[in-house]
Amino acid sequence: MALLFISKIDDPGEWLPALRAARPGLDIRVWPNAGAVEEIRWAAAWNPPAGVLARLPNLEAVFSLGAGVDTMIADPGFPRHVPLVRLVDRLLTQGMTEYVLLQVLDRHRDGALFRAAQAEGVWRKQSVRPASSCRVGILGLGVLGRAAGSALMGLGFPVAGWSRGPKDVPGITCHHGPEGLTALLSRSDILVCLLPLTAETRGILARPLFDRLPRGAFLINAARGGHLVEADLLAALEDGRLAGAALDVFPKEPLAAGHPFWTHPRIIVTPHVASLTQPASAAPRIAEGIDRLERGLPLLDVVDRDRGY
Ligand code: NDP
Ligand code: OXD
Repeated sequence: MALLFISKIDDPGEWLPALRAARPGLDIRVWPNAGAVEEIRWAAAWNPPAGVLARLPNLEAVFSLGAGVDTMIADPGFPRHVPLVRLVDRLLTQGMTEYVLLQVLDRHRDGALFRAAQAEGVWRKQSVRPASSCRVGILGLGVLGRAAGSALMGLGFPVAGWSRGPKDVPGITCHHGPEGLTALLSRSDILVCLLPLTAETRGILARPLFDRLPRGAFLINAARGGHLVEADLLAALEDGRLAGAALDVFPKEPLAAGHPFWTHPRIIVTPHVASLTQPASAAPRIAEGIDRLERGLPLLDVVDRDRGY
């Protein structure tokens, strides 16, 4: 009975001690050194190469090392009968809340303007608007969207959110479904994307959506690069429909050298660091999942493969 750790970017040197602390005695193998594959019962994985999971005949569950599972969903070789558990973790949620607050506050408090003034050595004093004048819209009212929205609301920003099904989140105006999107967009001075990447949401951040925002709105995409149509963003920035954007995720990562986003004066680029999984905090969630399987209890946070998240 062993766990296979599969990731090209996560450090087993950090993860293995964290997993062993959370479940002492756990037999952990690190891909590609799986040993006897029939002994692997669980996998802890981030973007495993296509087909790797299909070669594990006794796999009982796959635990994602991150919240987004779009790559694993897209693997046609992912064994359909094996549950995929996404990561829901306190520190991952807190990290995303920090990132969203950082970008919303930077936009609201004119960070770019003051940095430019400093670069010119100019004392550019100007009035400060209250948070209540800056309406934030959040696409995705899941674990991350709700937490970020509640924190913004606590600072006095009027927050609305959009989800697939109806929601009731205290203090947040909730919209849902295709018919609820226009209402959300029309009142969003800052739009934050925290949607999973699915067939329905791919390419959603595009001209038809930008056209429904107030002129001069600001976009924050911390979800997936596949949500954004890059050419439409550049065009919307060019003609002033959007004032700026903060982007943490890109269709191709790392963002290619020479990509126009790197040097665009109104785009903030961060290298997919909005929230990073902390092994010490996340490993106990995986150990808890294994424990539930061992005790015959239902797994929590299982991905609905048909829905795509
Ligand atoms: P959840 O699954 O908890 O929430 C997803 C939300 O999106 C839900 O509210 C869901 O609606 C809504 N949604 C899904 N499809 C649609 C649709 N077609 N129309 C309207 N709403 C829709 O996800 P998390 O909050 O945990 O994570 C969101 C994403 O953030 C991840 O998938 C990942 O891609 C990204 N992420 C990025 C990180 C980074 O560092 N940049 C770090 C971590 C995550 P409903 O509630 O009705 O189901
Ligand atoms: C995640 C991510 O989905 O880091 O957890 O992008």
